[in-house]
Amino acid sequence: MQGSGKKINTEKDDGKIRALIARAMGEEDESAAVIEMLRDFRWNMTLYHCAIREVQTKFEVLDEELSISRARNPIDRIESRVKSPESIAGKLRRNNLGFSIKSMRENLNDIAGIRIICQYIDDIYTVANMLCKQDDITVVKIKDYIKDPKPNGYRSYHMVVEVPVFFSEQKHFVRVEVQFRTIAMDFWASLEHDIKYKKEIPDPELLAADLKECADIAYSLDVRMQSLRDKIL
Ligand code: 0O2
Repeated sequence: MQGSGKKINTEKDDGKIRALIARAMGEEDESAAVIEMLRDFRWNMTLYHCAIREVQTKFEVLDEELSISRARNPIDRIESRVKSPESIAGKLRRNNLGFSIKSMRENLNDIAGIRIICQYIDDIYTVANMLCKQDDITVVKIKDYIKDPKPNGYRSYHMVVEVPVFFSEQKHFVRVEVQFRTIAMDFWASLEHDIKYKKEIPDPELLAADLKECADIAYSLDVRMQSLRDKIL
Protein backbone atom coordinates (compact mmCIF):
# COMPACT_ATOMS: atom_id res chain seq x y z
CA MET A 1 0.00 0.00 0.00
CA GLN A 2 1.18 3.50 -0.76
CA GLY A 3 0.34 7.01 0.43
CA SER A 4 -3.16 8.17 -0.48
CA GLY A 5 -1.69 11.41 -1.81
CA LYS A 6 -1.08 9.74 -5.19
CA LYS A 7 -3.46 11.20 -7.75
CA ILE A 8 -4.62 8.88 -10.48
CA ASN A 9 -6.62 11.36 -12.53
CA THR A 10 -3.73 12.67 -14.58
CA GLU A 11 -3.47 12.85 -18.34
CA LYS A 12 -0.65 10.24 -18.26
CA ASP A 13 -2.91 7.66 -16.58
CA ASP A 14 -5.90 8.49 -18.74
CA GLY A 15 -4.54 6.60 -21.75
CA LYS A 16 -4.30 3.32 -19.82
CA ILE A 17 -7.72 3.70 -18.21
CA ARG A 18 -9.29 4.71 -21.50
CA ALA A 19 -7.86 1.60 -23.17
CA LEU A 20 -9.27 -0.59 -20.37
CA ILE A 21 -12.68 1.02 -20.67
CA ALA A 22 -12.69 0.86 -24.48
CA ARG A 23 -11.82 -2.87 -24.34
CA ALA A 24 -14.54 -3.54 -21.77
CA MET A 25 -17.11 -1.59 -23.80
CA GLY A 26 -15.99 -2.89 -27.18
CA GLU A 27 -15.71 0.72 -28.38
CA GLU A 28 -13.08 2.96 -29.96
CA ASP A 29 -10.73 4.75 -27.51
CA GLU A 30 -12.06 8.17 -28.47
CA SER A 31 -15.79 7.34 -28.56
CA ALA A 32 -18.20 9.55 -26.62
CA ALA A 33 -19.30 6.60 -24.44
CA VAL A 34 -15.69 5.87 -23.47
CA ILE A 35 -14.94 9.52 -22.66
CA GLU A 36 -18.12 9.67 -20.58
CA MET A 37 -17.19 6.55 -18.59
CA LEU A 38 -13.62 7.82 -18.15
CA ARG A 39 -15.00 10.99 -16.56
CA ASP A 40 -17.22 8.91 -14.29
CA PHE A 41 -14.33 6.60 -13.38
CA ARG A 42 -12.08 9.52 -12.42
CA TRP A 43 -14.85 11.06 -10.35
CA ASN A 44 -15.29 7.76 -8.48
CA MET A 45 -11.56 7.40 -7.89
CA THR A 46 -11.56 10.88 -6.34
CA LEU A 47 -14.35 9.71 -4.06
CA TYR A 48 -12.26 6.70 -2.94
CA HIS A 49 -9.23 8.93 -2.29
CA CYS A 50 -11.40 11.24 -0.19
CA ALA A 51 -12.91 8.30 1.73
CA ILE A 52 -9.40 7.15 2.64
CA ARG A 53 -8.60 10.60 3.95
CA GLU A 54 -11.76 10.62 6.08
CA VAL A 55 -11.00 7.23 7.65
CA GLN A 56 -7.28 7.91 8.02
CA THR A 57 -8.01 11.14 9.89
CA LYS A 58 -10.27 9.22 12.28
CA PHE A 59 -7.42 6.86 13.15
CA GLU A 60 -4.94 9.72 13.52
CA VAL A 61 -7.31 11.45 15.93
CA LEU A 62 -7.83 8.26 17.97
CA ASP A 63 -4.10 7.62 18.08
CA GLU A 64 -3.41 11.14 19.30
CA GLU A 65 -6.11 10.97 21.95
CA LEU A 66 -4.92 7.56 23.20
CA SER A 67 -1.31 8.76 23.26
CA ILE A 68 -2.37 11.24 25.95
CA SER A 69 -4.66 9.01 28.00
CA ARG A 70 -2.39 5.93 27.79
CA ALA A 71 0.99 7.63 27.39
CA ARG A 72 1.85 5.64 24.25
CA ASN A 73 0.71 5.44 20.64
CA PRO A 74 -1.32 2.31 19.84
CA ILE A 75 -0.80 2.83 16.10
CA ASP A 76 2.72 2.33 14.80
CA ARG A 77 1.94 3.50 11.26
CA ILE A 78 -0.82 3.84 8.66
CA GLU A 79 -0.57 2.88 4.99
CA SER A 80 -3.16 3.38 2.31
CA ARG A 81 -3.78 2.91 -1.38
CA VAL A 82 -6.48 3.14 -3.99
CA LYS A 83 -6.55 0.00 -6.16
CA SER A 84 -5.13 0.58 -9.62
CA PRO A 85 -7.53 0.49 -12.61
CA GLU A 86 -5.73 -2.66 -13.84
CA SER A 87 -6.27 -4.42 -10.48
CA ILE A 88 -9.92 -3.33 -10.41
CA ALA A 89 -10.48 -4.71 -13.91
CA GLY A 90 -8.55 -7.90 -13.03
CA LYS A 91 -10.56 -8.58 -9.87
CA LEU A 92 -13.86 -8.01 -11.69
CA ARG A 93 -12.73 -10.35 -14.46
CA ARG A 94 -11.70 -13.08 -11.98
CA ASN A 95 -15.16 -12.84 -10.41
CA ASN A 96 -16.83 -13.01 -13.84
CA LEU A 97 -18.16 -9.48 -13.49
CA GLY A 98 -18.23 -6.80 -16.14
CA PHE A 99 -16.01 -3.70 -15.95
CA SER A 100 -18.48 -0.93 -15.13
CA ILE A 101 -18.72 1.77 -12.48
CA LYS A 102 -21.86 0.19 -11.03
CA SER A 103 -20.21 -3.22 -10.87
CA MET A 104 -17.07 -1.98 -9.11
CA ARG A 105 -19.02 0.17 -6.63
CA GLU A 106 -21.34 -2.71 -5.76
CA ASN A 107 -18.98 -5.68 -5.84
CA LEU A 108 -15.54 -4.51 -4.76
CA ASN A 109 -15.01 -3.64 -1.11
CA ASP A 110 -11.30 -2.97 -1.32
CA ILE A 111 -10.88 -0.24 -3.94
CA ALA A 112 -10.01 2.08 -1.06
CA GLY A 113 -7.74 0.30 1.40
CA ILE A 114 -6.12 1.36 4.66
CA ARG A 115 -3.69 -0.68 6.73
CA ILE A 116 -3.36 0.09 10.42
CA ILE A 117 -0.20 -1.35 11.92
CA CYS A 118 -0.33 -1.60 15.69
CA GLN A 119 2.26 -2.60 18.25
CA TYR A 120 0.12 -5.08 20.18
CA ILE A 121 -2.85 -7.35 19.41
CA ASP A 122 -4.97 -5.60 22.07
CA ASP A 123 -4.41 -2.27 20.33
CA ILE A 124 -5.98 -3.68 17.17
CA TYR A 125 -9.25 -4.52 18.90
CA THR A 126 -9.19 -1.23 20.84
CA VAL A 127 -8.88 1.04 17.81
CA ALA A 128 -11.13 -1.14 15.62
CA ASN A 129 -13.93 -1.01 18.20
CA MET A 130 -13.49 2.73 18.65
CA LEU A 131 -13.95 3.23 14.91
CA CYS A 132 -17.07 0.99 14.86
CA LYS A 133 -18.70 3.12 17.56
CA GLN A 134 -18.46 6.37 15.57
CA ASP A 135 -21.94 7.32 14.45
CA ASP A 136 -21.07 8.16 10.84
CA ILE A 137 -19.45 4.75 10.29
CA THR A 138 -21.38 1.70 9.09
CA VAL A 139 -19.65 -1.63 9.48
CA VAL A 140 -20.33 -3.71 6.37
CA LYS A 141 -18.21 -6.77 7.11
CA ILE A 142 -15.64 -8.10 9.56
CA LYS A 143 -13.22 -10.99 9.01
CA ASP A 144 -11.10 -11.87 12.00
CA TYR A 145 -8.07 -13.70 10.65
CA ILE A 146 -6.37 -13.25 14.04
CA LYS A 147 -8.83 -15.49 15.83
CA ASP A 148 -9.20 -17.71 12.71
CA PRO A 149 -5.93 -17.52 10.77
CA LYS A 150 -5.81 -18.69 7.17
CA PRO A 151 -4.27 -22.16 6.61
CA ASN A 152 -1.06 -20.51 5.29
CA GLY A 153 -0.66 -18.66 8.62
CA TYR A 154 -2.01 -15.25 7.51
CA ARG A 155 -3.27 -13.19 10.44
CA SER A 156 -4.97 -9.78 10.25
CA TYR A 157 -8.23 -8.20 11.30
CA HIS A 158 -10.23 -7.05 8.26
CA MET A 159 -13.10 -4.65 8.38
CA VAL A 160 -15.11 -3.09 5.56
CA VAL A 161 -16.72 0.18 6.58
CA GLU A 162 -18.89 2.70 4.80
CA VAL A 163 -18.09 6.35 5.38
CA PRO A 164 -19.86 9.48 4.15
CA VAL A 165 -17.91 11.80 1.88
CA PHE A 166 -19.38 15.28 1.58
CA PHE A 167 -19.11 16.79 -1.88
CA SER A 168 -20.50 20.20 -2.82
CA GLU A 169 -23.98 19.01 -3.73
CA GLN A 170 -24.33 15.62 -2.14
CA LYS A 171 -23.21 13.16 0.48
CA HIS A 172 -21.78 9.89 -0.91
CA PHE A 173 -21.33 6.68 1.07
CA VAL A 174 -18.07 4.98 0.19
CA ARG A 175 -16.70 1.59 1.26
CA VAL A 176 -13.18 1.35 2.64
CA GLU A 177 -11.39 -1.86 3.61
CA VAL A 178 -9.34 -1.52 6.78
CA GLN A 179 -6.73 -4.15 7.57
CA PHE A 180 -5.36 -4.16 11.12
CA ARG A 181 -2.10 -5.98 11.84
CA THR A 182 0.65 -6.03 14.41
CA ILE A 183 4.17 -5.15 13.27
CA ALA A 184 5.04 -8.89 13.34
CA MET A 185 1.96 -9.88 11.30
CA ASP A 186 2.77 -7.18 8.76
CA PHE A 187 6.41 -8.30 8.52
CA TRP A 188 5.21 -11.84 7.75
CA ALA A 189 2.47 -10.77 5.29
CA SER A 190 4.88 -8.56 3.32
CA LEU A 191 7.29 -11.43 2.76
CA GLU A 192 4.51 -13.90 1.98
CA HIS A 193 3.02 -11.41 -0.51
CA ASP A 194 6.39 -10.98 -2.26
CA ILE A 195 6.93 -14.74 -2.45
CA LYS A 196 3.43 -15.30 -3.86
CA TYR A 197 4.30 -13.20 -6.89
CA LYS A 198 7.63 -14.93 -7.55
CA LYS A 199 7.35 -17.17 -10.59
CA GLU A 200 10.06 -19.71 -9.78
CA ILE A 201 10.22 -21.09 -6.28
CA PRO A 202 12.63 -24.03 -5.79
CA ASP A 203 10.69 -26.07 -3.21
CA PRO A 204 7.22 -24.53 -2.78
CA GLU A 205 5.99 -27.05 -0.21
CA LEU A 206 8.99 -26.63 2.06
CA LEU A 207 8.70 -22.85 1.72
CA ALA A 208 4.99 -22.92 2.59
CA ALA A 209 5.73 -25.03 5.68
CA ASP A 210 8.55 -22.63 6.67
CA LEU A 211 6.26 -19.64 6.21
CA LYS A 212 3.53 -21.24 8.30
CA GLU A 213 6.04 -21.89 11.08
CA CYS A 214 7.24 -18.28 10.90
CA ALA A 215 3.63 -17.06 11.15
CA ASP A 216 3.16 -19.12 14.31
CA ILE A 217 6.46 -17.86 15.77
CA ALA A 218 5.44 -14.27 14.99
CA TYR A 219 2.08 -14.82 16.68
CA SER A 220 3.67 -16.34 19.75
CA LEU A 221 6.05 -13.33 19.89
CA ASP A 222 3.00 -11.01 19.70
CA VAL A 223 1.33 -12.85 22.57
CA ARG A 224 4.47 -12.82 24.75
CA MET A 225 5.21 -9.15 24.08
CA GLN A 226 1.62 -8.32 24.95
CA SER A 227 1.85 -10.23 28.20
CA LEU A 228 5.18 -8.53 29.10
CA ARG A 229 3.68 -5.13 28.43
CA ASP A 230 0.61 -5.97 30.51
CA LYS A 231 2.93 -6.69 33.47
CA ILE A 232 4.37 -3.18 33.45
CA LEU A 233 1.01 -1.39 33.22
P1 0O2 B 1 -3.71 -6.48 -2.42
O1 0O2 B 1 -2.63 -6.38 -3.44
O2 0O2 B 1 -3.15 -6.48 -1.02
O3 0O2 B 1 -4.83 -5.51 -2.59
P2 0O2 B 1 -13.76 -9.73 -0.13
O4 0O2 B 1 -13.00 -8.42 -0.37
O5 0O2 B 1 -14.15 -9.90 1.31
O6 0O2 B 1 -14.89 -9.92 -1.08
P3 0O2 B 1 -11.26 -11.05 -0.45
O7 0O2 B 1 -10.72 -10.13 -1.51
O8 0O2 B 1 -10.86 -12.51 -0.54
O9 0O2 B 1 -12.83 -10.96 -0.44
O10 0O2 B 1 -10.93 -10.47 0.99
P4 0O2 B 1 -10.00 -10.86 2.17
O11 0O2 B 1 -9.91 -12.32 2.45
O12 0O2 B 1 -10.51 -10.01 3.30
O13 0O2 B 1 -8.53 -10.43 1.71
C1 0O2 B 1 -8.28 -9.25 1.05
C2 0O2 B 1 -6.87 -8.72 1.24
O14 0O2 B 1 -6.27 -9.24 2.43
C3 0O2 B 1 -5.88 -9.11 0.14
O15 0O2 B 1 -6.04 -8.22 -0.92
C4 0O2 B 1 -4.54 -8.97 0.87
O16 0O2 B 1 -4.17 -7.61 1.00
C5 0O2 B 1 -4.88 -9.48 2.24
N1 0O2 B 1 -4.68 -10.94 2.32
C6 0O2 B 1 -5.64 -11.88 2.41
N2 0O2 B 1 -5.09 -13.11 2.51
C7 0O2 B 1 -3.76 -12.95 2.45
C8 0O2 B 1 -2.64 -13.85 2.52
O17 0O2 B 1 -2.77 -15.06 2.61
N3 0O2 B 1 -1.39 -13.29 2.45
C9 0O2 B 1 -1.19 -11.94 2.35
N4 0O2 B 1 0.07 -11.50 2.29
N5 0O2 B 1 -2.23 -11.07 2.28
C10 0O2 B 1 -3.48 -11.55 2.33
P5 0O2 B 1 -5.66 -8.59 -2.42
O18 0O2 B 1 -6.66 -7.96 -3.29
O19 0O2 B 1 -5.46 -10.06 -2.55
O20 0O2 B 1 -4.28 -7.96 -2.66
